Parts: sequence; structure tokens; C-alpha cells
Amino acid sequence: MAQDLYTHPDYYQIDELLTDEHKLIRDTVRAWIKKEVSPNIENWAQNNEFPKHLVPQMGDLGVFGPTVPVQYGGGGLDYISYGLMMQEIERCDSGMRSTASVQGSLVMYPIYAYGSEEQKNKFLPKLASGEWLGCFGLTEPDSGSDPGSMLTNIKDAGDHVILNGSKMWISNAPYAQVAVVWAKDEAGDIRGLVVERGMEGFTTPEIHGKWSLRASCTGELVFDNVKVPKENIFPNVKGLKGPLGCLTKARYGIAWGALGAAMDCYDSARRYSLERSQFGKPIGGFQLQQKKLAEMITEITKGQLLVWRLGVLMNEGKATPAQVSMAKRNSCEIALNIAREARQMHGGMGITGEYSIMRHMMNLESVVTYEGTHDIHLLITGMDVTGINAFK
Ligand code: TGC
Ligand code: FAD
Repeated sequence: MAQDLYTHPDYYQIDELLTDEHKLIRDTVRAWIKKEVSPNIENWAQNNEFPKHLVPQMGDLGVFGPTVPVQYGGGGLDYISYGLMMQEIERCDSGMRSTASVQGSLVMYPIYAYGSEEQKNKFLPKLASGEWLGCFGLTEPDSGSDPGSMLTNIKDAGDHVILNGSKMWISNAPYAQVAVVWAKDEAGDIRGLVVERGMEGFTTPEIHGKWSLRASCTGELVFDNVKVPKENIFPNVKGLKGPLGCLTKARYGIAWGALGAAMDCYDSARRYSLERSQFGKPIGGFQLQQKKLAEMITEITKGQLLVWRLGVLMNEGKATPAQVSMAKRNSCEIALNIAREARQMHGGMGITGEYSIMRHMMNLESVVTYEGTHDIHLLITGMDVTGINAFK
């Protein structure tokens, strides 16, 4: 990105629904993004490079585990603050937001919600500060949308368990010090455990050749008779509701985040339409281009109101997983559509790294797929409103 000129669209004065603290948090993250990330993100993405030096900076900024209590190193903040952080980060790049949401919602949250006091004290402060990076292993080569079919397993061996199997498509894996892993025990129950780098038989090969999320690192987790002490198993959860509970938190962050990518594409397209002239006038003066911009800002505004309301419900403890699914699906869908329209509005320039559009578009192809695909979230809504399960 040549120069970061972003100003956020707020067509319905939604800022008035935010507290001064919310706005301060958002502006702080935005300033950091403009200073530390925007000037280099295009190069990192083009070079398929994960900017790991930013991880401790993100910890200092407080974007890891913002809703985790302060006593464990978290921010003790509300869900609107968390959403705004994810929106500001993904406004710049979905891969950077992935790093933050995996660390906060998929690694710190399960340790906080399901872990023992010893596990919380051992892992959470180092993850919150960014001294350690974590990853979350649920998906397997033959188990994606249907995580209940996982094959990774643990067998009891006295004071430890023996872990075997593999996980696929794992964000942060090659750089992670700790992995929250979901595996079946001998009774067939899904259990969560923390696997630490250095444990014998545990490797994290990188997945190469991605056209998407190129500034985020994705890998496998391979477990070959790994001895994991029983003290690393979460005592307070059993079953698929463990990992799915984490996904609800992360999907909530994505609902805000993907909207950030949409806002950036719209902002860039609107500016370009006023600067670029053809046939003797700015292209923004042609009805076809105005239609695109008008539809973009309408969808963004509807999305902003949806995630804000969802944030209020999250704060009140009233949001349902199905409501989160609707917001994740909606934000990803409109963001992809807006990225595609914005790409067209930039003409040939839209395919270059001079603008963020093409990078957003490619990133969003992952975002619409991970944490539950577009179709899966539609089926969750369908089941919620009919009571009939159409998955199986
Ligand atoms: P089902 O029988 O419906 O549910 C099993 C148990 O889980 C409970 N549950 C939830 N709990 C909390 N939050 C949710 N969102 C929940 N959804 C379901 C449910 O009540 C039940 O509890 P209990 O007490 O009765 O046992 O399960 P199912 O096998 O039919 O599957 C349902 C389905 C398809 C919706 C689910 O498995 C699903 O969401 N599939 C999508 C898989 C997915 O999202 N994977 C994501 C992997 S992680 C990732 O992508 C990280 S990307 C990170 C990044 O870089 O940002
Ligand atoms: P599949 O489940 O094989 O789906 C293929 C197609 O079939 C999809 O269109 C899907 O919607 C459709 N489909 C499946 N079931 C049904 C049905 N019942 N009815 C109708 N249609 C259906 N996972 C992790 O655990 N941790 C991570 O950190 C992580 N990071 C990721 C990072 C990236 C860049 C990517 C691409 C993925 C990541 N994932 C991660 C995995 C991600 O969650 C899965 O890719 C996703 O859940 C879909 O699983 P799948 O790819 O196996 O697709």
C-alpha cells in the first residue's frame, strides 16, 4: 500500500453509539496500523512473509485477549472494544487480524474458560504480551466442516497421554510456542489440551503456495506419539461444544473484521472515483459508478449496525451462536462483493499492489471459508429458524 489515506465511513453516525473509551481504543489501534503495518503490508504479502516482529507489539497494544480479565494479562474490556480492534486490524489486512483472533479467541479464551488455575497462570500472561504465539488445531485433512469426525486421539498412559494424528490449515502453526489441540479420548469424547513446542514427536510444517492470507503463516500440526502431561488437558470441558464455544468468540471478531476490509475497499474506491477522470469527468460522476458506491455504503451501514447490536448482546451475555453465525456470514459476503466491485472501479490499477483491493479480495476468500464456510453458516441459520438439521 503506497500511502494509507483511510478514513472510516460512518454514514449513520454509528460513532455516537460508542463510548469515549471505545473511540480511544479504535483510534489507538488505527494509529499503530498506519505507522507500523500499512507501509509494509503489501511487501510482506507479496513476499509471503509473516511479520513475526509485530507479535510483541500487538501484545503491547492489547489486541490479544482483550476480553480476558486483567489478572491474567488480558484487557478486561467489553465486546465492542474487541470488535473495533478486529475491524481496525482487518481494515488493513485479514492475515494480521487472523493472528490476533487466533491468539485471543482460539488460544487464550479456551485456556481461560476451560483451563485449570495453573494453566491460566502458566500460559495466559505470556500469550497476552505476545512473548508466546499460539495456534488452534481443530481441522484435519479429512475433517473440516464436520469436526466431530476427527481422528486425532489421545490414549491414557499414567501421568500423561499419548497424542497421535494431524491437523491441517492451522494459522500461526509454524511460529507457535503452544497449540490448543482437540483430540478424541478412548471413550470417544473430544478433549482439549495444550501441546508445547519441543515436545518430542510434535512438528509444525508450513503450508506453501497460498494465494490468500500471504502475510499470515499457515501450517500443519503433526503428532507422532507425543507424550503430553495430563496437567495440560483442560479439566472443564468435554465434547464438541469446547472448540465450538471458542469459534463463537472468533467468529464474532471476524464479523467486525471482514467489515473493516469492506470499509477499506469502499473508501479507496470512493476516493479513486473522484481522482480518476475518463471522458472528460471524474468516473464518480457516472451513474454506473455511483450505483456501485451507493450499494457498497448501504451494505456497510447495515453491517455496522448488525455487528454493533451483536456486540451489545455479547456484552449482556445474550447473543446466541446462531446470531454470531449470521453476522460472520453477512460480513464476509458483503466484504467479498464490495472488494470485487471496488476492484472493477479501480480498473487496471485495481490488480496492482498500489491499492489494497486485490489483497483484501484474495484474503477474504479464506475468511469466507475458515471458522465455518458460507454454506455452513447458512445451514446454522436455517436450522435455527426451522428447528430442522439439514447438515446430515
Ligand atoms: P452439534 O451436534 O450441532 O453440536 C455439538 C455440541 O456443540 C454445541 N454447539 C455449540 N456450542 C458453542 N458454540 C457454538 N457455535 C456451537 N455450535 C454447537 C451444541 O449445542 C452441542 O452441545 P451438546 O452439549 O449437545 O454436546 O454438532 P455437529 O457435529 O452437528 O456440527 C455442527 C456444525 C456443522 C455447525 C459445526 O460442527 C461447525 O460449526 N462446523 C464448522 C467447522 C469450523 O468452523 N471449523 C473452524 C476451524 S478453526 C478455524 O477455522 C480458525 S481460522 C482462524 C483464523 O485464522 O482467523
Ligand atoms: P469442507 O468441509 O470439505 O467443505 C467443502 C465444501 O463443502 C464447502 O463449500 C462447504 O460449505 C461444503 N459443505 C460441507 N459440508 C456441507 C453440508 N453439510 N451441506 C452443504 N455443504 C457442505 N482450522 C483450524 O482448526 N485452525 C486454524 O487456525 C485454521 N486456519 C485456517 C487458515 C486458512 C488460510 C484456511 C483456508 C483454513 C483454516 N482452517 C483452520 C480450516 C478451516 O476452518 C476449514 O477450511 C473450514 O472449516 C472448511 O473445511 P474444509 O476446508 O475441509 O472444507
